[in-house]
Amino acid sequence: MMNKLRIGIVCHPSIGGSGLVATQLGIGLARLGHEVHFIAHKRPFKLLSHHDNVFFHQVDEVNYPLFEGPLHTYSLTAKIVEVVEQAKLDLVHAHYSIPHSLCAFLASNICKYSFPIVTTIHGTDVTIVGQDDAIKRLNTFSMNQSTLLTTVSHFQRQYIQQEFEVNQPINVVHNFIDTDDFTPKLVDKTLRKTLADDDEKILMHVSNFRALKNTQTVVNAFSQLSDDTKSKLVLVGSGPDIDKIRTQCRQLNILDKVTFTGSVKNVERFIANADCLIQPSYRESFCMVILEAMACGVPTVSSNVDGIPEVVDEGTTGFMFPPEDAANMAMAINKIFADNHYQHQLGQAGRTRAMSHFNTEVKISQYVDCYHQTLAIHGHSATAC
Ligand code: GMT
Repeated sequence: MMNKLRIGIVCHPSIGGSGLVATQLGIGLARLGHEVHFIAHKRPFKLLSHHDNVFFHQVDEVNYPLFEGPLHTYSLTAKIVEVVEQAKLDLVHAHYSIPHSLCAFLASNICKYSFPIVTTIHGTDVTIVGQDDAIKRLNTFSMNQSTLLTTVSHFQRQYIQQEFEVNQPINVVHNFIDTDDFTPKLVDKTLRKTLADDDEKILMHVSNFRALKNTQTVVNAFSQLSDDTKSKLVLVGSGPDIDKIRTQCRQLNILDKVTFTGSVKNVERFIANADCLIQPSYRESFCMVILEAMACGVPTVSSNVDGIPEVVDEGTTGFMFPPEDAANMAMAINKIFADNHYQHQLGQAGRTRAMSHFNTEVKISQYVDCYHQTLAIHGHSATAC
């Protein structure tokens, strides 16, 4: 009989790929009968309803006038210690190394018993934030102290091996998607009518509107679309660049063709109504939004950076170009918008690829294998619940 594990998952709860993957993983593990304890400073944005075997432990911030800000790493470490001891966790899985991996390491040294740590590197924790010299040292230390390391694409593994002095193997487990939640069945005429007229196509971009998402190229590509097909641009999400993008749309005189939805929690309802998704990011270890669009049967036009070529099947599910190549992106979108049958064919191929290559059950079982390896390395044998 399979050993049921008690697993702690530490993740960033705000809207973002790493928190989404951590939550999908935790829910999937709980469905298999494992006991899953989420530890975060608020409830992860996708952990909306009750699930059997899933527990949430809120990190209480420590505030005192003497301190400039909340002692987040202290309070997170303290909460990990408390949950590991009370729930008798077998292991802790840190999603996004900063600061989770180091906090888990500290907790493991403070706890009454040491426990193994799995760290999953998601992307910006090593490419952007992790590039600061001081943080890079902490990152390298906590990666090397983890019992087992994983990351979300082959690109990302190579990047870590080149940039960091990591002295242990890195397992690649691609991200995955629940194709029951992200499905073409979510096409909703009423919602669609709020975004475009019946004779218009919808070009959609979903992001946190940070510089690396390169949203100005989304607007440039949209403004270069041919007039042969009427279309609207729908920008889903919010973030620091949103006002700049609004200004760009005003200057290009296309503001009346652009909808800004703001932040949404049920992004799948929007994506399923798109005719094409555009993601021209400068960096992307994987790009969950592209996978979400594929699962919803929506063709994608994107940049060709980092891990994206591991997600997209060029010419079959979507098209990739250098990040600022708005002209070629516009040509690819024109081609998709001009032919309903072709659009459907690309979308169907995307859904098939999402189901076969990024299958939830397969990826969760890869993580379970990682956990058993971790326990073996740590010299533990998992205690049955
Ligand atoms: O891209 C972001 O701004 C969010 C970031 C995160 O940590 O949530 O996403 C990273 O992790 C996702 C899940 O593994 C990946 O799909 C994204 O590609 C990755 N972002 C980058 O590498 C820029």
